[in-house]
Amino acid sequence: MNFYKTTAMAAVLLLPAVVVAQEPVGRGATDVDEVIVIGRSVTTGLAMIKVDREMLVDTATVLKDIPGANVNANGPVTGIAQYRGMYGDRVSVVIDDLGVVSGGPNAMDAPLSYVSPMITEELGMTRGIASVSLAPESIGGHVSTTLSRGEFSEAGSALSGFVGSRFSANGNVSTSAGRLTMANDSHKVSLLAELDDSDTISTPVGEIRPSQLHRERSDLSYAFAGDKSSVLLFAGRLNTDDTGTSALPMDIRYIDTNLAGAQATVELSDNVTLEGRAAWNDVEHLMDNFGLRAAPMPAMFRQNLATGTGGQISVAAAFGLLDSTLRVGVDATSSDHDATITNPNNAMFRVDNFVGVERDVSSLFAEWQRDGEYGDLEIGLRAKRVAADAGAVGSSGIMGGMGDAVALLADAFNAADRKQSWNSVDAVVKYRVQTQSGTEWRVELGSKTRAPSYQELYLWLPLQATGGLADGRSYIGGLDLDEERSNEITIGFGKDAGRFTISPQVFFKRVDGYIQGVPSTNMVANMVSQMMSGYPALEFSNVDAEIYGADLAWKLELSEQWYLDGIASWARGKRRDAKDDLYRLAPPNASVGVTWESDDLSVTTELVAYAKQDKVSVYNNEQRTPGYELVNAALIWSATDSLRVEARVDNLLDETYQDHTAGINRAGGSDIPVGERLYGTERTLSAGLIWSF
Ligand SMILES: [Cu+2]
Repeated sequence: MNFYKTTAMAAVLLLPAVVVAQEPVGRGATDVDEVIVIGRSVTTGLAMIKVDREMLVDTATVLKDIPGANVNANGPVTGIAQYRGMYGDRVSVVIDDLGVVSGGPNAMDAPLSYVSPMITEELGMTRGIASVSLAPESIGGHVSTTLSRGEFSEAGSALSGFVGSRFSANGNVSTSAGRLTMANDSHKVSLLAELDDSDTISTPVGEIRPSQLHRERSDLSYAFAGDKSSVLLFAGRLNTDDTGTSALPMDIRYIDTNLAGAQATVELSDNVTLEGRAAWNDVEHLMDNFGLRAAPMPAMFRQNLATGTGGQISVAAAFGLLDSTLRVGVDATSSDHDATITNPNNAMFRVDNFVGVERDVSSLFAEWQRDGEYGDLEIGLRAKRVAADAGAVGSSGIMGGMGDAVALLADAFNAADRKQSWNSVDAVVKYRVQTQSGTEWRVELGSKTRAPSYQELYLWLPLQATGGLADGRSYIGGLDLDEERSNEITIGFGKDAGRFTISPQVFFKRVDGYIQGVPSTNMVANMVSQMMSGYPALEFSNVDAEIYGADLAWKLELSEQWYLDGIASWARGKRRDAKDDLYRLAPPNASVGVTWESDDLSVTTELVAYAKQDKVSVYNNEQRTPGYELVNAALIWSATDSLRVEARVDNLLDETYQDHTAGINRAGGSDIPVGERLYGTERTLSAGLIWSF
């Protein structure tokens, strides 16, 4: 078995190299370096996936098909984006260019949970360093998504849309969605809705309990497109109910979010365009440790009611200069968070998890871009101020010495200076040049910062509310945290040699002040943590780290109908100030697909291989994970112009495997023991029908 594993892994990793060696250089070179496969494309600058073409429940899953990207899944719809060794708040995620405020202190409503897959047109991941204009905070990368709100109708007023449903036999997973668009050439009204539902998911070693999900998402929008201006207004809702998150200490009972936003662009003159954006959302979220999973003793019942509210306003202008473009803009985001833990069996029990927490970011940027004869150059600067504050905390109903210790921690927190701010400047320089032979070279330099998250600052009592780290350890915040700064270089090329296309990149990031947990020296916190979880507390602190690696996408066209394609990703993260590896990095992985494609039918089989992850962090007892290989197959048939039939088999060989980034089971009463890494799904058949009009 080991021999086959090694051989398969080697084949997956080396195949592109073999192909390169055989390809004559320079033949049929064009100035396009794009790797395009069904619904996907990868260039040196951007990886793009048409999400509505993929059969999935959690949009974050498509990140696994993007070189360098992966997902930390704490449950069926809680995928946290990971890119080149960074994840969580470090990776910026926008929906229609606007950020969203997560309500859950453990990222149960991570930003990508707001883009249900059947109503999401595209997900784009900036390869390499994100331009400063894309987002105010983007130290680890940038993911951009758009909802599919239909097209304007050039041929007069028209009604268009789709209805579709997909079903998966493992866990009776169903996703159903529809869109209705009324449009003419300048006005458009679109109504979108998706319903996702499932029972318990099975793996080759048994059921993951709880793993059911129920999510409803809707969006109503109006858009205007004129000669010199455009407008988009939208309002939407997300309602998630009773959804398991086995890798976390509690499950989702509900997440109710209202969202609204507006965008406008005006062309003031031939050379000046103005853009304005505003967004707001409001989340109410309840989670507990007894409703969906095996309940503890009545005295240990816990539920956490969390709210998050916030918004974003930005204004930017683009000036067309002689042979370049200058963009300048200002941006302000604001978010408020509260969370209170209670026990329904004990009216006395209450712990203020977060009280009156505010985190505001204001920034301004300038970005200059020139497309020249000797290459394209981009230089961007963003000056940023992050301000955070939190209210006084307390607790009640905790007995004995434990109650005294918790009161001590609360008193210390309340007496401390909780109002903090950080000022910094981010800088990005990108250069790309096209050589005679059609190779596009790209060099990017970046220096970017991230101020601490509110959890990293204001977790005053050792708890596992850590933005979804899911390491089973209790953390306390650090009120004197510095921001972290990543100095990064990315070098890569894109080569299009006729039938063969490839776009590899290497990167190196030196991160000063990298924020992660270290063993706490607070004896009271350690005592409380020891009594609650069996381990002493970890305290968010600034350490020094480095992350480096490489990733690539490639495609080889064998004939009109046949092609091979694949991606490979590798990221290595370690501390510089101590001998330890960074937590929860996806292991080296690669995939190879074989596709047969005609006008109305495409059939793909892919081999996905993950190496073992033995570069694990000691500070929080991260477990190693063995490697594995999976075979998947998919079919898309356009039966008529308006009817699409889809079928898919995941894990065709019914392999027993554990995804390193999936987390450790925390839920009692599951077929997977508490403390054991969650297993991947067993062989799963899915089918779907989509009718568009
Ligand atoms: Cu939650």
